[in-house]
Amino acid sequence: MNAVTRLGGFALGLAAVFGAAYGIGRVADPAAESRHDGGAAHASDPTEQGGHDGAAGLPGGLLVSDRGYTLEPVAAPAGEFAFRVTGPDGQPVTRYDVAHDKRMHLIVARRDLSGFRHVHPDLAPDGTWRVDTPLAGPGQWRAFADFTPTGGEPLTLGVDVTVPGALTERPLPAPATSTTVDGYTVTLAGEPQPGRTSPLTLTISRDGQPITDLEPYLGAYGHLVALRRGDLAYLHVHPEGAPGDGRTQPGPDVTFFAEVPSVGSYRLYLDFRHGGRVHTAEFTVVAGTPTAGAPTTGAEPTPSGSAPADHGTPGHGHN
Ligand SMILES: [Cu+2]
Repeated sequence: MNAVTRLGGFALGLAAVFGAAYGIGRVADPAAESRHDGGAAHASDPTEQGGHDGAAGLPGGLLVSDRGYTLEPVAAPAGEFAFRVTGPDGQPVTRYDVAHDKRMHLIVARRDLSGFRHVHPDLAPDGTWRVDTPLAGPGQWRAFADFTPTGGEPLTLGVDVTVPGALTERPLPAPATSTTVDGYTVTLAGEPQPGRTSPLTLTISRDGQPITDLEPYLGAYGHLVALRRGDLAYLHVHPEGAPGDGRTQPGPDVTFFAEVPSVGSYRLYLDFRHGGRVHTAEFTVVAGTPTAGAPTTGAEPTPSGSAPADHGTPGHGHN
């Protein structure tokens, strides 16, 4: 199944299942672009919320170059991260549509899924985006640019960035349904199901009291990004309902409809705003087939062992 699943009622555009595991070095190769522009159906409604699928039904963020657009980090002074996006004509893109209040959403995480940040760079007239670096320490980072070039489709491009220094790999925290951040307790109800849309409800409280006055952040009461362990496939989902729509309450529950592309472990990052600050709650979840022979014990599959081989092979190879 490599067609994009349209979820009209929920206005999501997540990619469907794909059957090929991607190696890091491979997706970092801009030349890979030409092998993946098969013109697959794409949920291209620019008003649609949701993650932006890569070419050929891939989840977002796996490609550094897609549909003629290429993400290019550029040299920057210490303390700054800078990049640009070149377009089909090879020139830096300078015109972007606003989506969720911003023309560019930059998400970073280390390859071990720690260090998640979601920031909004500033655009210079020459097409260079600059931001105080969100890369908080040494390691191998993945940077995702989530944007819509004016006249083009929404895209999420990803690139590896190395920050030199001694790296201490952080083990992925065990799956849990409750976490704390900045004094808030966030609980998670629901389990992601590979290839199927399922609700995830996050409930926010503090000192035992439900939070009922969440503040809109980028046009929503919450933003949820999911990264898949092993290749950091990127899913950006948005809650059902929006502030001011007359039916969506400002907490304590924020419900998302998400579809993960495969079995495996995912790290969820919930951004919510309260007390004038944005907080990020993180969860590890395991999407699996809870049947005999496919235990989901919480033990982490190795990247090579997590290929979704039993989920069928879509009709395109990657050789
Ligand atoms: Cu953003």
